[in-house]
Amino acid sequence: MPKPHGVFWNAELAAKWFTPLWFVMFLWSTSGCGKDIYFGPSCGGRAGPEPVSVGDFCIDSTEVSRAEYGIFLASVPLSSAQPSECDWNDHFEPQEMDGTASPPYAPGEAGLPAVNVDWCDARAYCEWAGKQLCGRKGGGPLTYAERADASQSEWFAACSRNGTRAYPYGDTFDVNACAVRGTYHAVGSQPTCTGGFDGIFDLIGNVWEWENACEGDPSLPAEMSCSRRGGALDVTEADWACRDNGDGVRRLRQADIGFRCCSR
Ligand SMILES: [Ca+2]
Repeated sequence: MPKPHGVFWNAELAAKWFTPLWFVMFLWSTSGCGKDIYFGPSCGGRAGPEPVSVGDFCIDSTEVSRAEYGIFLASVPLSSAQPSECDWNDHFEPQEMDGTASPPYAPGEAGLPAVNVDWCDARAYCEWAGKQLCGRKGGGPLTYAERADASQSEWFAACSRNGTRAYPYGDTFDVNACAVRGTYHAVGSQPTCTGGFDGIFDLIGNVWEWENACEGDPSLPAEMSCSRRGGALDVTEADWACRDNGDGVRRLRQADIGFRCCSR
């Protein structure tokens, strides 16, 4: 049976996601356990990873985890509340591109980054959390040309410590610092992958992160190209740096693309 337009989930599906496991993981994710984070005193937002103040804005300390995304899904968000560029997005459920629904994550995976979410899913999560998908300083979208400009891009400013570092952790590439090879890890769990400011994890590696910067034909918003930052486990570049970027169509869902949010 097709899903009713405007309401992406029914109570049965919501109940599937809002399990005691999600609740426990939500408490864990908001407790700071296992993390060494210095929280900004004035960051906005009401859910998701705890933000870090980096001067004139705040950025989530980690990628959004599967547990955190599950709390969003359990709130039964309405797809009808999206802006026009996301009119085509009729649900927020993580899915493979063939439409296969991702099953509820296994208990051991709740701390891993949320993936198989498209750009509009990420945007909607950040809005629900009282934040914004990272984009232009002061709010709104970036142009592609501004993505490596620390005076414009929130994500790049955070990663490069306001343009003063090539990598979050310094100027010399270290293949072992961040998860750019091997396997995905729980968000915020790799202490060597911090920076450009204290308490921010995995801006390089683990999973790609959607950014509020899209270009293309506005009459085909689902097919517009949108920015993703930071690389993942399968980047081929030997020295993936903060200035580098990738892209994908707005409707793209991949197992190596997640996101984090910014706030003020
Ligand atoms: Ca990342």
